Amino acid sequence: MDTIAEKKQGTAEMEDFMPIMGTDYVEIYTSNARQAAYFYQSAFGFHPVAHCGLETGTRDRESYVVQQDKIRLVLTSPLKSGTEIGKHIDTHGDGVRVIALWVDDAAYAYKTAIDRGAESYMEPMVERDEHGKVVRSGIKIYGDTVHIFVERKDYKGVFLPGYESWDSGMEIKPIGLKYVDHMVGNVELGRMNYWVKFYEDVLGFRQMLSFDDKDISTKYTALMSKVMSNGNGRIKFPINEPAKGAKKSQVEEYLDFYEGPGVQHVAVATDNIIETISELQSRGVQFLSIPDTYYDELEERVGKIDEQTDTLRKLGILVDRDDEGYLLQIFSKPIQPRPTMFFEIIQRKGATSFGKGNFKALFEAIECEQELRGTL
Ligand code: TYF
Ligand code: FE
Repeated sequence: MDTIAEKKQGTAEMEDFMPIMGTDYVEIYTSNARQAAYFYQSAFGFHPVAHCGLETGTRDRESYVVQQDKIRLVLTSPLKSGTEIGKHIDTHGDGVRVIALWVDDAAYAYKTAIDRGAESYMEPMVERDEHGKVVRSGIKIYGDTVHIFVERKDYKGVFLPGYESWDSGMEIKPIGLKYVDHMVGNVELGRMNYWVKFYEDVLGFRQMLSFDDKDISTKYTALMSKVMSNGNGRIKFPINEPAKGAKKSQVEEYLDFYEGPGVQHVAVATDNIIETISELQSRGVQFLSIPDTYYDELEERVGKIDEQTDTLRKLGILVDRDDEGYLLQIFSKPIQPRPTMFFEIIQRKGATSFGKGNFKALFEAIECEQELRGTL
């Protein structure tokens, strides 16, 4: 263990032993991928891209791929009982199974990760069709979540071999979503540092930031969080663990309902959060509501910004400032029956942080929801 850590530190400044270009796709296991695909097209403005299922010769599952700029989601349902997908849905409800990482060499990424202590999910596998070749491999992370390494430099198809291009016939109105800014994992009490070390040792990530229960405890909730980032800085994975507050931490609520660790939120970036949120709200997507007093104190806290306070107040958008600039962010309510995964929409105007100045208002809004659910 020590030798791995030392070796890593000795070379960390010189080379990135695990170059990752970005997030390739996020796969959600859901009991009705057809209807989920409709939701992501109609409400979130994703374009239909590809499909696999009975019509394409896949007998055990159906998947729909939707995309908006760099964000690609895969929505997957089982076509029979007893599958790994069905078991995942039975245990966790709808949730993220795969965070796929785009690499140049999936066999190298796999071997490196395994040598450095990762547990295998999928040995390197070559898939081909008339559009070329894709290599994928995978490792396990927290809970039942996995990383799949995707090498697609020799591929020209729409998504992966086995998929056909798919046009739903819907008229899509995109809402300006650009890329995945960060994806947060909730892990059990006492396990945050284990996963921090895992991302350092196995994937060459580094810790950008850390929040403890003093930064982010309200009257009831407490949690700790460390933000991990990869070599090129494009991938950011905060890891949360619950801390003891007066009542049940939102992370504990997640762990109870998801029945284990998993992805808590996917933060997606936009260049115009006011337009994006106006559209999402008009399409019925629900966000946490923020008390009016937050906006009365806003300018005093963050200083001059380009947006009108009243517009932000009407939409419920939060603002925070750091040394480098400011950011605007907003959090959806859970997007499935269990109070587990949600989306964050974020616009960065220079800021590279995560909205620490909003934690209090945000967590009080979450507690309000927990109260309604009777889970506090
Ligand atoms: O990703 C973040 O750190 C922010 C804030 O349970 C946050 O979006 C942190 C923890 C949490 C919800 C949001
Ligand atoms: Fe976030």
